[in-house]
Amino acid sequence: MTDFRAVKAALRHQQIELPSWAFGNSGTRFKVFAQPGVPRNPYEKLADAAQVNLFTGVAPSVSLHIPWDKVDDFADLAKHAADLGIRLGAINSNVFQDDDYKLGSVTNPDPRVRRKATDHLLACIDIMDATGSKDLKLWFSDGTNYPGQDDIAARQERLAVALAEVYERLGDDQRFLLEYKFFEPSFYTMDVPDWGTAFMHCLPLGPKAQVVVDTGHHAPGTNIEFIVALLLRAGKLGGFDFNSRFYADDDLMVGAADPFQLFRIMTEVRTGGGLEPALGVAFMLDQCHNIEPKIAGQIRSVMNVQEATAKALIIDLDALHAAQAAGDVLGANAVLMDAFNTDVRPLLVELREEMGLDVNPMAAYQRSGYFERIVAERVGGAAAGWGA
Ligand code: PSV
Ligand code: MN
Repeated sequence: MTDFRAVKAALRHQQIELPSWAFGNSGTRFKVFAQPGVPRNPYEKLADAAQVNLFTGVAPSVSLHIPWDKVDDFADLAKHAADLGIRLGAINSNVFQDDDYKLGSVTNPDPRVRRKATDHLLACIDIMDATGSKDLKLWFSDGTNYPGQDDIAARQERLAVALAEVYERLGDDQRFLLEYKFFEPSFYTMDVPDWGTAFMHCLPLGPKAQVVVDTGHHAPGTNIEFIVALLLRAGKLGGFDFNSRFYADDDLMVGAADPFQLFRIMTEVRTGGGLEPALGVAFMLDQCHNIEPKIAGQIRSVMNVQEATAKALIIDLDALHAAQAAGDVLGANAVLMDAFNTDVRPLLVELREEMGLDVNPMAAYQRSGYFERIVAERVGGAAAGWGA
């Protein structure tokens, strides 16, 4: 029997972190379509993110990307966040947008470039100290395009050296989350292409090194929930970068392309204990809203994660385990599908009423007039953007 009070309690505790870059202009290499009212600086990005939290009630933190979100005074930015009722979350390092990094950052054959890249990662931890952020997200575009271009094993060694230095610098309550991606921008080898490579690098370093699963970073057909189950079992699932993909790293709204996959992932998270706040699994979004409005796009994404989580939480685990133990293949599958096919929106309406929220976050945001206000106010200045 499903305990709906427990389901709602778990949903209240799940916090979904928003990416600052989702509020800036973004696009493809073909065209960035500018949108009206887009933030001009990190302070305005936080103001927009606070709206998402205001209406959903479960998105109280924002990931920053450095140097995109570089400000003179990070403590002041953290105070601004607090004034808006939110906080600064993970710090994302960026060692992929400098000419020096053409042949790699921490795995570059040139020791000068490796030093520069590692120094950036250490500087990100300085920022974490100022913002109170607990997580450093590491993603490396490093890799090669051609067989023979560089020594694959030597690059792994350089990576291990850099990660060890970063690990050493972490404070007691800080950790790094190592992100993998199977291709792009490197096409022959990526230095961290998959969860196994990330796991291998994290394992010897210790508990403050964990893996982050970006749902868009796998080959088509990859069973992501299997990876999630394994990482959770090993205590190495640091968190998610949620987004949807149809083809490659599309960065579309989470749950838009394949809500069933998102449900399967959240099912493994639930059964593996990953919804317990103590486990520290970070539920982050890593998305771009190229053609849809950005704040509304984030609200939709948060609601999609919530719906998938709710469906995972209403699975009748007693019935599932009984069917599994009895070898009842169809019965076990039916328990899962019953949960997936349940309309959880009435449950979420109840939850929002109990949380003092409008039952329809999207409609409430659209009624609020915030969008019209920023369009009128944010005139002049340079709009923020992915890569800006
Ligand atoms: C790389 O594709 C990535 O997923 C990393 O998380 C970056 O920090 C982010 O995208 C930038 O959008
Ligand atoms: Mn990512």
